[in-house]
Amino acid sequence: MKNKNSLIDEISVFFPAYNEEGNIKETVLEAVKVLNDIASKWEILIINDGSKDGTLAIAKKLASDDRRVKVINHSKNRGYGAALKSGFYNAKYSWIAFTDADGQFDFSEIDKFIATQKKTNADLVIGYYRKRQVPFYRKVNSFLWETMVYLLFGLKVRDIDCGFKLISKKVIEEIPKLESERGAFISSEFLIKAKKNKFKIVEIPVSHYPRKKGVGTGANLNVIIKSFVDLFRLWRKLR
Ligand SMILES: Nc1nc2c(ncn2[C@@H]2O[C@H](COP(=O)(O)OP(=O)(O)O)[C@@H](O)[C@H]2O)c(=O)[nH]1
Ligand SMILES: [Mg+2]
Repeated sequence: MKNKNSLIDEISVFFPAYNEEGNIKETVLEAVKVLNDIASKWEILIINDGSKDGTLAIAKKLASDDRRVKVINHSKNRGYGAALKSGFYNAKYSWIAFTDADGQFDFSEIDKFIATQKKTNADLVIGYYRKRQVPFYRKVNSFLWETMVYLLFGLKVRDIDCGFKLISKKVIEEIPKLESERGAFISSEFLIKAKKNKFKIVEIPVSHYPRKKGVGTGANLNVIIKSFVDLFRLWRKLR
C-alpha cells in the first residue's frame, strides 16, 4: 500500500490512443494496477481516435474484462485535441488525469501528482520532462512553439505539451469550452484558459521514455499546421 499522501478518493484517467495496438494493453493494465493501490473509486477511459490498427479491438477486450475500463470511440480520426476533449467532457470523477497511451510516460508517477496536489492545493498539477526522449529538432520545434504561445498569450510553463497532467474537474466545468481539434494546441488552449480563470497550476518533473512500439505523430506537418490554425483562432478571439 502507498503512503497516505498519494491516496485519492476518486479519479478518472484517460488515454488518447491513435494506432497504439502495440502499447495500449500494457499501458492500461499498468494503470489498473496503480489505481487499485491508490484510489477508492476510479475509471479508465480509452479514447480510441479512429485507429486503423487493432487498438479498438484490444480496448474493447480490456473494457469487457473490467467494467471500470471504458472505451470512447471516434469512428474517424479527429486528432489529439478532439481526443482530450472527449476525455475531459466524459470523465465522471472529481479528479482527472491523462497521459499518453504509447508507454512514453510512467503512470505510477501519478502518486507524485497526488502528493503535490495535496501539499500545494493546486487545481492543476502538470508534468515537465526531466529528460525528454526525442530528437533534437523536436526540442527546437517545442522551443519556438512555446515562445510563440508566450508572446501571444503570456503563458509560461516549462513544457506546455508534456502529456501527463492531473486536474480538478472544476477546471473543466468552469473554463470556456475547449475548441482545438486536430493539432497540439489543445494543451496550450487548456492552460491559457485555466490561467485566465485564476486556477492554480503547479509543475513537477516526470520521466519520459523512448517509444518502443508504433510511430509518433506529434511532429507531423499536418499536426503542426493545424496547431497553428487553432492558435491564431484563439488569439483573434481573445484579442
Ligand atoms: N486521439 C488521438 N490521439 C493521438 C493522435 N495522434 C497521437 N495520439 C496519441 O497521443 C499520444 C501522443 O502522441 P505521439 O504520437 O506519441 O506524440 P509524441 O510523443 O509527441 O511523438 C499517444 O498516446 C498517441 O496515441 C490522434 O490523431 N488522435
Ligand atoms: Mg509519444
